Amino acid sequence: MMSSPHPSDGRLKIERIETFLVDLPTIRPHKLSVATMEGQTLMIVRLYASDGVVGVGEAATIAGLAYGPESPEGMKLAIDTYVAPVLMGCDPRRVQATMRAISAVVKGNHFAKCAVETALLDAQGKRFGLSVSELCGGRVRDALPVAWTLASGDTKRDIDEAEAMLARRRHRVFKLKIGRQSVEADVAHVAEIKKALGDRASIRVDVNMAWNETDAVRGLSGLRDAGCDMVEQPVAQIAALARLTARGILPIMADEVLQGPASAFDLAQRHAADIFAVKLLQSGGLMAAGQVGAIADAAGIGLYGGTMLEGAVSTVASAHVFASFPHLDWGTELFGPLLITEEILEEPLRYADFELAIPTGPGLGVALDEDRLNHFRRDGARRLSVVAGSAAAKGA
Ligand code: MUC
Ligand code: MG
Repeated sequence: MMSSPHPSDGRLKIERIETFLVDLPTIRPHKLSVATMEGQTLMIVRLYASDGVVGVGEAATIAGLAYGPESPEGMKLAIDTYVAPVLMGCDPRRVQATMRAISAVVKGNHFAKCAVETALLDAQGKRFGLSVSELCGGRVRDALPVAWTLASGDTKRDIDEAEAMLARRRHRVFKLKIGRQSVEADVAHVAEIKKALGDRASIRVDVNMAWNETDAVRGLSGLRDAGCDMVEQPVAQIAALARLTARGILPIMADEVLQGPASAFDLAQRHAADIFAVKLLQSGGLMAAGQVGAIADAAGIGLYGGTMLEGAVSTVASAHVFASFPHLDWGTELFGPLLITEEILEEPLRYADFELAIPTGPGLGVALDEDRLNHFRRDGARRLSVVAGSAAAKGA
C-alpha cells in the first residue's frame, strides 16, 4: 500500500509556514548574456512542526524572471497559496509522500518545490540527528571544489579578480560569462584571461544559450585554441547541443535544458552533452537532483554541481546533495554566498584551500542570523524605515 502523507496518529503536523523575501546587495554587478544582476533576492521558507522542530529552505533566481520561468515573488505566492494548504495536512516526517502530495496539486514550480523540500529535509535531519547529506544517501566527501565566475564585464578587472582569488587560495577554476558581445570579442576576452593565468587556473565559459549553431562552431574552435576547458550551454536547442557535442571540439555542458530527471534521460539518450550542471532548484528538489546525478552516472556523463547564485541556505543544501554523488569530476560552483555582501548565517560557510567544507551538524547544519535577516527582509525593518522616512519627507 502507498504511504499516505497525512498524519495517521495525529501527533506530528506542520503548524505554521512562513515565507519572506530578502533583498541583498552583490559585491559588484554580475553580467550574464541574459541580464546584469545588481543584487540578489532570496525567498526563504520556514516550516514549524508540532514537535518544535523548524526546517528552513531557500530559493533564488537570476535577475527575477530574466533567466527562467520562476521569480522569488512568484515562488512565495505559489507556496503561500497552493503549497501551504497541502503541507498543513501532511506529516512532515514523510518527506517524499509530502512532496508527492504537493506535486499532485502544483505542476512545475520546481524552485518553489525545492525550497519546501529543503525545509522538510532540514527539519527531518534535525529531528533524527543526521545531516542532509546522510539523508540523501550518505556523503562520500566532506568538502567540494568551488569555481568562481568572472562576470564584471571588463577583462582587466576579471584578471585582477582571478589573481586575488588565486592568492587567497579560494578559487582556481574560473567560469567566464560570455555571449553579450560578438563571438570574436568574446574569444579574445577569454584568450587574454587564460594567457594571464596560464596553468594556474582552469578556464571555462558559460554562454547562457546566446549563440546560434554557426556562431557556436566558430566560437568553440576559437575557445579551444584559447585554452578554454569546457563550454556551458552554448545554444538553446537540444538537437543543436547534440550536434555540437558530436563534433568533440570541447566538452559541452548542459544547464538550462536540464530541468529534472525526465530531461536528463532525454539529454542522455540524445547524446546532447558531455557534462550535466546539476542544479537543485532547476531539478525540482534534492531527491530529483540525486536522480539527475544517477542518470548521468548510468549514461557515462560527467557531473558538475551548479548554482542559481543562491544564498547560504540553498547553497548548503546543494553541497549536501553533491557530497553524496559518487562521481563529481568537474567540481562545483557553489560560490553564491560569496557574491553577496551580507552574511546571513550565524556561522559563515567555510571556504578555504579552493574548497567549501560541508557542515556536519544535523539537517543543513547551519543557523540563520535573525537580526541580519530581519534587516534585509523586504517587509522588514529597513523597508519600514524607508517608508517612514519618505512619509516624514512628505510632512506626514
Ligand atoms: C548559470 O547559468 O550557470 C551560475 C554561476 C553564475 O555566475 O551564474 C549562474 C547561472
Ligand atoms: Mg549556466
